[in-house]
Amino acid sequence: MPPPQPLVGIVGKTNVGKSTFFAAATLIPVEISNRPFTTIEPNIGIGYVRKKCVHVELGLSRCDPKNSICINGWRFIPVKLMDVAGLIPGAHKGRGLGNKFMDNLRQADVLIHVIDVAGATDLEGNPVPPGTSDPVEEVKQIEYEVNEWFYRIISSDWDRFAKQVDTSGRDIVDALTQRLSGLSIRKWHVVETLRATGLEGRKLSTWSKDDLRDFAYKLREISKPIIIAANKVDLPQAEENIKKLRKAFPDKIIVPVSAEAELALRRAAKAGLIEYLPGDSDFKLVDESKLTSKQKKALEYIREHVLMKWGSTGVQEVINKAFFDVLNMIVVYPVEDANKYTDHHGNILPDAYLVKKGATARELAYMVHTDLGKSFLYAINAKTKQRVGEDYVLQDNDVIKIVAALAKK
Ligand SMILES: Nc1nc2c(ncn2[C@@H]2O[C@H](COP(=O)(O)OP(=O)(O)OP(=O)(O)O)[C@@H](O)[C@H]2O)c(=O)[nH]1
Ligand SMILES: [Mg+2]
Repeated sequence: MPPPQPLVGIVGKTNVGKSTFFAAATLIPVEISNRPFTTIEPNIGIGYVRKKCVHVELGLSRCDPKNSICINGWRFIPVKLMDVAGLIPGAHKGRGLGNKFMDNLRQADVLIHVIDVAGATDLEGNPVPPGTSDPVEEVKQIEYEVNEWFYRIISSDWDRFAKQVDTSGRDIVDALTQRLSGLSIRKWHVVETLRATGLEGRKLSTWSKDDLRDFAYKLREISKPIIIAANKVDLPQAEENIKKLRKAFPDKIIVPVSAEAELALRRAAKAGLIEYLPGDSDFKLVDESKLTSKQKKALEYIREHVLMKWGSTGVQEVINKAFFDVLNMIVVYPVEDANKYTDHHGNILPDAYLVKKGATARELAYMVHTDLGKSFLYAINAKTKQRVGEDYVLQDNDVIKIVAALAKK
């Protein structure tokens, strides 16, 4: 049984390019238009992280990917993306579409916050001349709305819950973890949040409203970290604003993005007009005679104003950074034959798994199959052919054979 695919939530102000980003990353056609609140129902699809495939490092000429894709030595590992309706300031008080629709993102592991870095839409999502709107304000306002979404969920029926935990003498961490499991909250999220807010050891019924708010905001930050996709860098006004943003938020990860450029390139590649892989810093024309002069001009514009200027369209970089930098994940390849790097059908390096840095061989076994985890004996590091124990901490690009007492069904 494959591990559950991590979920990335795409959030932001309305009319900034969330659906364009989603369409570019998944190639699923969704409604895109230059007006607020185009998206109402969430869109769900598969995007990919991109990583050099380990078959290249191992000197193999190919691999036979099953749970992922390998193109030109690049492994593309699937992740789930969800695009939801847009927020506006005051959403937590019900303005616009409110923030209840954010509940669709309860299971998200990480959030991509798409902003209009060209300043071409006001805080309500109405088109304005580029350079007019302030993206620093947008980042603050929307993050506040996302935090208030968490606060609303956590504070609902709080007093009764707090009293009940305090009188029953239940463990506070366990009680909070269980209560918040619907938000995909794990025990370590709660432990870290209590520590960071100084609320450790305090009886829940002594928490003030401000304490509860601090807890909710910190928990959001720890359990659903945000990476910023600074969109519309194809517009000249973006450059100044990127500098301004980086100065205002030195600790945030801010990636320059042109979702529209990525969408155009992915569609052109799909139509066979160009050679281009998501994340590439350039593309190649396949057959110039097939392009209309309008298409050629658009592609030239993208090359000059996006790829050459920013290094890539940024869409792939945002997804990669979300997993590798924000969530600190690595890639490992479980195999059944440690010499040939194959599964029992002879497929070479069929699966690539995204796992948290620090995960052990035993945890990988559980991800592959519960039975393998339960009856784990030892593992073999296929690169070194060495035996490792259950506590072996997996390294990036490890190829691992798991040996268990019970043969996998
Ligand atoms: N210049 C430029 N425009 C873009 C870019 N990405 C999206 N847009 C435009 O921004 C407008 C809004 O795009 P959507 O993807 O519908 O935005 P959204 O955030 O999903 O909007 P709602 O669903 O209404 O909240 C459209 O006119 C897009 O063509 C980009 O990278 N550059
Ligand atoms: Mg949309």
